[in-house]
Formats: sequence, C-alpha cells, structure tokens
Amino acid sequence: MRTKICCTLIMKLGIVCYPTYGGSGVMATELGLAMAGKGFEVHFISYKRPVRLGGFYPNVYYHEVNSFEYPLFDFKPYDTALASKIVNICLHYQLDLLHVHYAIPHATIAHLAKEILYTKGIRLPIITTLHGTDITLVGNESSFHPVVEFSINQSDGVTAVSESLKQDTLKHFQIEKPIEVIYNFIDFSRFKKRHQLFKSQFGCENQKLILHVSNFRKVKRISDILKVFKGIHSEIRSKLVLIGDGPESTSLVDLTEELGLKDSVIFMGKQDAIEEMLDLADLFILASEHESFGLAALEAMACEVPVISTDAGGLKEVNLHGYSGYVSAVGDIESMTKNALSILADDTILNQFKKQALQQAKKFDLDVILPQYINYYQKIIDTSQQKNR
Ligand code: GMT
Repeated sequence: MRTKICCTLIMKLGIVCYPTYGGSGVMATELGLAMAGKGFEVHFISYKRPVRLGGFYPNVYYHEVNSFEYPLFDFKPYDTALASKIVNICLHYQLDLLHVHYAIPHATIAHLAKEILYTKGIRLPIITTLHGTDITLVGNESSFHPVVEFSINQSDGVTAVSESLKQDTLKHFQIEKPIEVIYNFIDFSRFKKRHQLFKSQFGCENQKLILHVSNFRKVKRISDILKVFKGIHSEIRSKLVLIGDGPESTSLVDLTEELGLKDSVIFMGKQDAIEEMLDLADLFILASEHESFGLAALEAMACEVPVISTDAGGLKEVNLHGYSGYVSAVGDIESMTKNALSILADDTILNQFKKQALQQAKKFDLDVILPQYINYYQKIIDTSQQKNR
C-alpha cells in the first residue's frame, strides 16, 4: 500500500552516516539521494564521501569532517569535530532537521550539537535511525550502554529498520519514546534483473552460481556458508562467489582450501556494481548470527535471486520462509544445505522461487518506504515546533 505524502514544506535535511561499505551508510545515502530527488536540500556529513555518493546530484551537498592532528592525541577527537561540523553546517544552511544513522556515536554527537545550537537560539530536531549492531552487538556492551540509552532517549524521533530491531532495543534499553519501524528499501531502477551478463563470461556455464555479499565480519558466519556450499557442490555443479572484504578474509581463504573448494570459490573483494553480479546469481546465502534487516538479501531478491538465510533478527521479516527462500536456525548447516538443494535441484522450482523473491522484494520498494520517512520527518518537525511554542 502506498502512503500519501503529507509534506508541504521543502526541508533542509542534514544526514550523518558512516561512509563505508556497511548497510547503514548505504541506506542513509540512498535515502538522502531519494529525498534530494524529491526537491529536498540534503547535506551529508561524514569523515569520507559515502561509497554510494559518486558523481554530482542536484540538491546534494557533502561536508567532510576533518579531525585535527595533535601530538597529544593518540586518537583523533572525531566526535568533537563532528559536533562542531554539525553546528557550523546548521548555522550556515539553517537545517530543518538532522537525521543520524547508527546510534554510536552519531545520536550522542547530534544531541551535543543540538544543545550547542540551543544556546544560540536555534532548535534542531534530531531523528536517530537504529540499524542493528548499534543495538545488538556494540550498543549493548557495558562500555557503551548508558550513553547509547541516554542518546536514544534524547532524540526527537527514533526509527528502527525492522520490528525485530525495535523489540531488541526495548529489551536491552529503557526507552522512553515510541520507536517507529521504517523498513529499509530497494530502488528498483538500480536493482532489477537485467539479463545483460552471461555465465559464460565468468567461465561457469551450466553451473549454478551462489552469491554472498558482506563486510566479512565474524557476525556474518561466512564459514557456515562455505560448509553449506560444500554440501551443495557435492550434489550440483556450482560456484560460490564471495563479494566483500573484512577481518575474516584470510581465515576464510584458509578454510576454503581445507574444505577442498579452492577451485569453486571465487573471492572477488569489494565491488561497487553488486547488481551486475546479482544478474548472474541463482541463490544468495546469508548465514548471520545477528542481522537487523539484511539489506544484501533484499538487493538479491529484487534481482530475482532467492535467499537461504538464518532466522536471525529481522531476516525473517525480509526473507519469507518457503516463498522468497528459506530461513533456518543460526548455525544449522544441514538445514541450510537441504533448503538450498531443494531450490537448486529443479529449474521449475528455482524459477518459481525467483519470481516469488521479486514479489517479496516489492514490499520494500523505495516508492513505498520513502513517503513513510517524509511523513515521519514532518511529524517530528511539527511536534518539535509545538513544544517550542
Ligand atoms: O553489519 C553490517 O553489515 C553493517 C551494518 C551497519 O550498520 O552498517 O548493517 C546493519 O544495518 C543494515 C542497514 O540497515 C542492515 O541491513 C543490516 O542487517 C545491519 N547489520 C546487522 O544487524 C548485523
């Protein structure tokens, strides 16, 4: 169902995000670009140009946070530099709203900037979007917990990218305000089946191609994917393509050799044009231990690639068991292998799952989700203005 946009004013929006390959930065960038496409003035604030912010876009500004080097500092005081940047950008461009992605440290720094601006007679409403590990893995750590809890409660609006993440947040923290669930979205103008690449170009004709994309951290349990692939490979001619890089890369190469899969697993490193590789894929695997949403799985589904995943976090809200793919318990290699084989072994079944994956992805169409954000922005601005009267 499409939500009607009730926004009347053109907002000047600040977006604070991580610029790297993580899903929160990707979502923040895509959201900002989509807002700019609707005529909003969008100011990205980060320490590096976000990966998906290549090229020139009308209405889009990028402000880099530069931390000052000084011999006293073992660690550059990025947080202080970020707060100062937010204050300066807000004063110069008169932002209507600041939307920060990933609570640590962005929600905290946003609150500090807001307090500084308040002393100058300016009221800047803050929205924090919780993305996952800022709650489940990192935010939950005692070294961060009190600050994360305080900062979330100080935000004027809080959104979570899945119902599961909302529930995790309420379980781990004492939250005093409503959390709005606004799912991650997919831009079908970019992520769609293209029929442009052919397996023969990759030397894998007549083979099934299985894909995984991530930042190769422990939480992704890529070793489970290799074990599942071993089971698939023993029954079906197939190749596994791993896209991304990260702390687990070296040990995964070693495991590939140990499992005797060296010639069938391709490590492609970081790639920008994921949608082109998805054009070739028959199956996507995500074996994560925690996954608040699983944007990579949604991108696969939009390109008509069924998903074998765990049931961690919000994955089961994205990947519908028995429809867009299958979900299994974390670490259940036998179940994931069985499910993968049941999809791959028969082309009629595979084609059915491909169609269903696309249907499920359509629930997260940008055109469905964007109005939810715009209406939420408007609501937070209105509430904040009422409070200030
Ligand atoms: O874990 C990552 O892959 C990066 C992380 C991030 O915050 O950058 O991703 C989280 O946010 C994504 C966008 O909302 C979600 O799709 C991912 O599921 C989530 N990752 C985890 O919860 C582990």
